[in-house]
Amino acid sequence: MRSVRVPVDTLVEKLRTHPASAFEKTEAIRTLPLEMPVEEASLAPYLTWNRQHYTRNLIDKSDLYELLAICWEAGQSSSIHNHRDQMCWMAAPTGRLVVENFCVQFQDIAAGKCRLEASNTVDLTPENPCAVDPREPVHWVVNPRAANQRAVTLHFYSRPFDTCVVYSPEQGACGDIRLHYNTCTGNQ
Ligand code: CSS
Ligand code: FE2
Repeated sequence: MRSVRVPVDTLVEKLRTHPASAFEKTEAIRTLPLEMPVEEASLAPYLTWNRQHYTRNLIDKSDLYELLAICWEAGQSSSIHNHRDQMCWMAAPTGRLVVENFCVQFQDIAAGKCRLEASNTVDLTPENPCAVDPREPVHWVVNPRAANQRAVTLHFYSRPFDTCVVYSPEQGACGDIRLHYNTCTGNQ
């Protein structure tokens, strides 16, 4: 990772120069958080905290993509979920999180039934941004309680989506949920 971090506005300016084709493959956007790691202080306007649930804070949005800052208290995690077949890149300006991927062996969303098997895990840290593999798009993100620190992650979604499927492997159940922003401070 470059040692000099940039304000998030600089990253947004750069993001806006990318053509639609850059958002269709993992590679072009994957390197961006390494080339332009974000200064933690510049994220201050987007950070909100909730003891019950991680918060979703919109930084920038266009037809092509949305950029969110997600705030995780120690011990918070997402559901096991997909991204509605949209591309996703994640970076962690603050914190050390874990992404666990799942292999979907069967799903019938209309019937609310699924069978999932745990696949690999990936560390999501300042040194290691990651992309969701479109071939294995079901995952959850955990800010481990043992890390004992808040975490802030940046999520680049292309294109924007406002619903996703959540899964319970234990119950073999799945279903749609709506996604909401906790704050929309940024451009839309
Ligand atoms: N996809 C989740 C965050 S974990 S990758 C969300 O947007 O709420
Ligand atoms: Fe996600």
